[in-house]
Amino acid sequence: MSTRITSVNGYRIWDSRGRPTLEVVVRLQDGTVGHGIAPAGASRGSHEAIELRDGGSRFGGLGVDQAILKVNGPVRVALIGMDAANQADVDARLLSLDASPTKSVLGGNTTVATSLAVLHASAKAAGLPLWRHLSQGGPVTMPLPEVQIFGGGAHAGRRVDIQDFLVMPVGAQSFDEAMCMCAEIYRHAGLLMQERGSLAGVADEGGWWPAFTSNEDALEALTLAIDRAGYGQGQAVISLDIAASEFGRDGRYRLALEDKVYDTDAWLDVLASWLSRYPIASIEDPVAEDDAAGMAKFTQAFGRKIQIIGDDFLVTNAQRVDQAVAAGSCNAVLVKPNQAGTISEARAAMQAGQRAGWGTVISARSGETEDVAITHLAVGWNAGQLKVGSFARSERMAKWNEALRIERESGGAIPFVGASALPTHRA
Ligand code: 2PG
Ligand code: MG
Repeated sequence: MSTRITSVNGYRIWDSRGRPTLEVVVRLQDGTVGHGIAPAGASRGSHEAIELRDGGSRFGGLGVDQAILKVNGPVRVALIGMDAANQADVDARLLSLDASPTKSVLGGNTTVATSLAVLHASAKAAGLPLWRHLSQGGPVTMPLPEVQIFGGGAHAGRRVDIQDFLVMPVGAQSFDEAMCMCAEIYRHAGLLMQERGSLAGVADEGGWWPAFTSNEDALEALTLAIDRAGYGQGQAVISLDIAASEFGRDGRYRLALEDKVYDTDAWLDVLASWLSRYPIASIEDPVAEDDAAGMAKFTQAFGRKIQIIGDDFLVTNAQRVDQAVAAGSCNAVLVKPNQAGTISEARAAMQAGQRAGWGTVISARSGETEDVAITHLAVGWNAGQLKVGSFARSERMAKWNEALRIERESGGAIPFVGASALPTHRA
């Protein structure tokens, strides 16, 4: 068997925030080598797979020596001799080493980097681009991108409370055109900040630094940037990642920038007023991860009008997605492979969303690298949507550019999904 795994090694490399992260290198019998890298979040759901970090003072406690020991120890022993072409078996073997709900034995960084390395190796051994290896001949589309224009929350020193102010170029006819539209909006937003005398670099994911007097001020600026770019007639719409777990707890939502505290109902009224005044088509984590009632209430009120995405709320967990479908708590799922811990579990969470007719958004983390696997997941799994941060910094641009390459090399055979990726555009 040429795809038999013959070696597994862990190494320390560095992510886009200059922090250590884990790279796993898997070698196969036929000499093929696959690399997998763990990304890292900053605003994390409390139920997602944990990262195994060294603690102590070195690298702020974020060293990955312990994770490397796991890779070079139990993981290596368990995986050598397995068939890399059988991802489900490999991931099940990883799970058998760590049955804890949050991968607290091996660490989600250990399992996701290993799972990705095996995936890359098996695609390479098959001589296929990763997206094609994943699609197995099934239908594929170029995803609708969500591009961050202003960063905020935990990605920008909490300068504003809302985390991501993004745009979705729903009027584009191709992924290429979608990128052109986002480039113009990003450029106009930068010019606008310059005009206001508040241009001060970029946040963690490349979005402009959020120098605003209120959270709503950022929404105004984004709407104006879309207008100035010439897409104000609905060709480009706004998507927000509220990441409300970062400022909401026990039914209390505190906007530090405005020094205001809301209960869940009052907070939902704030969101409703934004929906009535700005071209918002999608909201992620509108309420805190423990506020299931708030989530269901918001979805009941607005789920037919906008996409409502669960991120911290669902943590890329198929069971949680099934529960949320039953409870009507949102209508879309964010899929981050490292929240789940393995590629197979991430896919199961996405498929749970697809079965329900939900929107499915493959997402990067705020700490990223040059790895472009998630672009291939979005195309190959026919997810419909892709969120990788802003339109700056190479760990982001590498992923957008990879999508452009996939579209170009398909010679027009992979259609751009456009607005139909949104659950609100389904029958
Ligand atoms: C999110 C992500 C990406 P983080 O909340 O959706 O924006 O952030 O990786 O920090 O969790
Ligand atoms: Mg989020």
